[in-house]
Amino acid sequence: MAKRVAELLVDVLAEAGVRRIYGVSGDSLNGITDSIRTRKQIEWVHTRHEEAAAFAAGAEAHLTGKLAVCAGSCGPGNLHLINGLYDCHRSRVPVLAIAAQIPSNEIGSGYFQETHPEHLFAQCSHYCELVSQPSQMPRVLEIAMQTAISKRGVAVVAIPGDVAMRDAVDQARRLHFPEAMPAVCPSDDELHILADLLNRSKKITILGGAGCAGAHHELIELAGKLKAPIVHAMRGKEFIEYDNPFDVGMTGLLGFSSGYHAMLSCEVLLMIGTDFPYQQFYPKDATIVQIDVRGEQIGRRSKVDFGFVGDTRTTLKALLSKLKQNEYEAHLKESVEHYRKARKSLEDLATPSAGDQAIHPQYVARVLDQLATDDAVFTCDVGTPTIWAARYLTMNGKRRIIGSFTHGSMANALPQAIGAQASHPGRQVISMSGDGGFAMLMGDLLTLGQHQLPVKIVVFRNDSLAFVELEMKAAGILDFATGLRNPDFAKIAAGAGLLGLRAETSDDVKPMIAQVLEHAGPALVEVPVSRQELSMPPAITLEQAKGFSLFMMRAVLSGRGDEIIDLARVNLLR
Ligand SMILES: Cc1cc2nc3c(=O)[nH]c(=O)nc-3n(C[C@H](O)[C@H](O)[C@H](O)COP(=O)(O)OP(=O)(O)OC[C@H]3O[C@@H](n4cnc5c(N)ncnc54)[C@H](O)[C@@H]3O)c2cc1C
Ligand SMILES: Cc1ncc(C[n+]2csc(CCOP(=O)(O)OP(=O)(O)O)c2C)c(N)n1
Ligand SMILES: [Mg+2]
Repeated sequence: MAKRVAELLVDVLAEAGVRRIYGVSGDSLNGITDSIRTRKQIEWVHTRHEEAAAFAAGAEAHLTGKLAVCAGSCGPGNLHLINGLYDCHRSRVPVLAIAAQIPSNEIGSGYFQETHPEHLFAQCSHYCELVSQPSQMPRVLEIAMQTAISKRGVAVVAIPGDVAMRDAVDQARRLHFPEAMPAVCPSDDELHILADLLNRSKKITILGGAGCAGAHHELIELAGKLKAPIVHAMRGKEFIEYDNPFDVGMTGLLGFSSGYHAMLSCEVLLMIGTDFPYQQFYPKDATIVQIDVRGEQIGRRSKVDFGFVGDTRTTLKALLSKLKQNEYEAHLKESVEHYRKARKSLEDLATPSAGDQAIHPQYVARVLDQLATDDAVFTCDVGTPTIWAARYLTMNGKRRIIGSFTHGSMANALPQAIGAQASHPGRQVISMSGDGGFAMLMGDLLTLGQHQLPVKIVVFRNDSLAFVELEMKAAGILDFATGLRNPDFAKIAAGAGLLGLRAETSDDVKPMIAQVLEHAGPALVEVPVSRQELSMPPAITLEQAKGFSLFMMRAVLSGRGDEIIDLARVNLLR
């Protein structure tokens, strides 16, 4: 008997190693979910919102580097995927979305639930095509998969429910090869130019990012030869920060003053595998060199004097033998010392509060860092949880951090934790959730019970959209539209079948986080934390405040305000 198109689709995915599909069912998807039902290799992970399904698939792809899949039914069903898919696409993780479509003979009639996925998903995918007849399968599916994998990002296959139910006509596969892993390297001439420049320079700073994954050894050797401090961009944290004597922290508004200064005080800035987006933080006078595997990334964020196309590991391996040992040590020493001080000052803020005073969120993050397992996966919501994750989580080469760092969408942490846990059942997965972000996709708390996913959730409850309040302050605007009247999250968690705890004082933080982490099933602890933890400079005058937002873009939130004052003097009183 001939296979149906839906069965062929599921078989091709299974053969390619796909083990689960995240989504919400619906009639146009029935052929596909029915085929999943009859096949053992692929699990249907039933989320409560398609956006959560897309975020979950993205987290799986981030952790495995392999294709992950989500699906939505026609019209509103797949429309709900969109924000999560934007996140996956912009984070360059390979995700295939199956967007079911209305009956093929109704397309163009304004039919019930009609949308045009080819248009809707165009901006958040490398490839988006409609399967309008069985003979297109499995070719369209295979092109979509290959595109998502090789271009790193999203591919969408839109398929009407009736086409999925028809007999497949061409069942031959095309992809009979393992994933291509090319070694991309600048030419010999280019390597000589680069080596020559570096050999002539004394004060070199490296800015590394996510593109340094898999090249830790080479990066450290490079920094040793160049005597260069290494600053990292947020997405590079998990790959760069650990076992790194050259580490001087992150730059950017949420970074460390040491990262900021190491970038501004160098003669040569060597950018490697990073797309750090904030132009204001790049040095104006230094010579800037950028290495990226994608040529189109070079020069996007700052003027670049030398651009090289290559993957980090191959390029550094080829470069290292051409480099002389830099004997100038002062730049590195000063930067590392600055980092030590900045680190110490941030550690001082991560302390328990006395009695029933508001709990510092830094302390919560610090305790979480101390108690989490060696190979924990952390997800952090956009908002202040991103700050606490950036500053207080210690990486070790095994731990991972996932956020919505490029797309910057709220409510990412819980659904990303779902994907991380579903794909890595043995690992501890911790969602650092904001109270705003958590409530936004709270329905997917139920997915933890439904699939018995033992995710641990820490809700940073500040009864506000605190990050936005911070932005308002920085812009000199009064807080408005940011207060949250919150429910008892611990009770909501308990109602959903989780262990639900609520800390009252700093004394509760450690034992409760420990209890949650040790609990066998899913668990949540809400911690009421102070609302405005990052103090602004106290001595800013009205006159100075006019330039405050401009200046803030150049400054680093040290957490105390003192660092900002220094920069404010420099920038505002000039
Ligand atoms: C609320 C909020 C605040 C934030 N504040 C900060 C902040 O203060 N500081 C900060 O750093 N970030 C911050 N971010 C994150 C920021 O928006 C960026 O996402 C992040 O800085 C980018 O990190 P990246 O350059 O490592 O990664 P990406 O943007 O992913 O760039 C990676 C680059 O590496 C290249 N690449 C990939 N693979 C390879 C390879 N094998 N070889 C060579 N090149 C390769 C890619 O082509 C790409 O150009 C914040 C995010 C949020 C949500
Ligand atoms: C979907 C979406 N809506 C709005 C925003 C703008 N925004 C950025 S951070 C933030 C506040 C997040 O609040 P919460 O989750 O409570 O974290 P907090 O900063 O309070 O710790 C908002 C509204 C966004 N990034 N994404
Ligand atoms: Mg909040």
